[in-house]
Amino acid sequence: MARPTDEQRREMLVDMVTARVQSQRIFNLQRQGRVGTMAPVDGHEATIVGAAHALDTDHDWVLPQYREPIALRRYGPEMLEHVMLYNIGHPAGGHIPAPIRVLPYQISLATQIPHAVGLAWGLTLQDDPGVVLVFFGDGSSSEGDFYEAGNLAGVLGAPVIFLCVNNQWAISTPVHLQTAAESFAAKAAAFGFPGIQIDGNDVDAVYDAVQTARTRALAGKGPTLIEAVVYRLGPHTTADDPTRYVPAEDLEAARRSDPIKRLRTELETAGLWDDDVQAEVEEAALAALDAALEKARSTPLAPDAMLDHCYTTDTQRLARQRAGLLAEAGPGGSAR
Ligand SMILES: Cc1ncc(C[n+]2csc(CCOP(=O)(O)OP(=O)(O)O)c2C)c(N)n1
Ligand SMILES: [Mg+2]
Repeated sequence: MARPTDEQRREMLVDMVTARVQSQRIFNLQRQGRVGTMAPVDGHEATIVGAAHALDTDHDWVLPQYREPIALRRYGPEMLEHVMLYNIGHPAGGHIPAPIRVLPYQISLATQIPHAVGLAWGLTLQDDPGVVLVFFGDGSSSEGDFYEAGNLAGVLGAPVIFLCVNNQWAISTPVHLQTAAESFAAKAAAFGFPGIQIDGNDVDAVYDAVQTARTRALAGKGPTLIEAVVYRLGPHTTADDPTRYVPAEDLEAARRSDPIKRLRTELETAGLWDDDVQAEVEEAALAALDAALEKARSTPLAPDAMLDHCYTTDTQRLARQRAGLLAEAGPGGSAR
C-alpha cells in the first residue's frame, strides 16, 4: 500500500481546508451578486486533494468536471486565478495557460471523459511519461460518452484513470435511480480493466488507489476505474435547495464522516495540527482568494475574447466575427 508521509498528509489537509474555506467564500460572493452560479466543494475534498497529491504535476494531466478546480491548488496558484476568472464569467476563465496540466471547468456532463482518453492515448504515441486522471460524477456516468470512452480506453490500453466521484446525488437524482448496477466501479468489467470502490472520505485510501492506478498506467497496463464514495454536504449549486429532497438524517450522518474533520482529528492526535495552524491556513486561503478575485476583475476584457481558445487558428467564419466585434468596439474598445 502506498502511504503518504506525515508531511504529505499535512499538505493535503492544508489544501482541503483551503478549498472548503474558499468555496464557502465564493458561495457568499454569489449571494452578493459578485460571481455567477457555483458548485460547492464541501464533502469532496479528500477525494480531489488525495488524487492530486498522488500525481506528478510535471507530467500528469487532470480533467475536472465543475466541482474540482477549487481543490486543485497542488497544480499551482494559477488554479485559483482560473477559478476566479471563470466565476466572474471572464472568457479567460475558459483556458488554463501552460505549463499547468489541468483542463478548464467542464459543465457539459461527461464530455471531459473522451477528451481524457484522447489525451492519454496522445501521450502514449508521443512517448510522454504522463498519465491522465479524469473526474466525473455518478450522474455523468449515465452519459454515452462514459461508455464510449471507457471502451476505447480499454481497447487502446490508454494511461488514464477514471475517477468517478459518487456523491450520492446528481442534482436531485439519488444513486438508486441513477443505476441498477451493484456499484459504479463494477462498470469497468465491461471495458476489460480493473474497477475499485473506495471510501472517498479517506485521503490515504484515495492516495493509494490513484498511485496504484498510476503505476499500472505507466507500466503500459492500461486504465483503472476508481469509484470514490463520498456525500455531497452542500447544495448541488447556488441555484439549488437540497432541503426539498435530501433526507435530513442522511445529511446528518454524512456530516459525521466529514473528510476534513476526519483528517484533522488524526493529525491533531499526531501533534501535526492545532487551532493556530487551522486559523493561519484559513486566513491565508481567504487572502489568496481576495487577491485572485481582484486580479480577475482587473484582467482586461478584449471585445473579441469570447472567440479565443475555440481553435488554434480562427476559421474563416470566426475571423469574420472577430473583425466585426473589433469594428463595433472601435479603437481601444473594451467589452466592459
Ligand atoms: C449533458 C448534460 N446534461 C445535463 C446537464 C445538467 N446537469 C448539470 S449538473 C447535473 C448533475 C450531475 O451530477 P454528477 O455527475 O453526479 O455530478 P455532481 O454534481 O454530483 O458533482 C446535471 C444533470 C448538463 N450539465 N450536461
Ligand atoms: Mg453526483
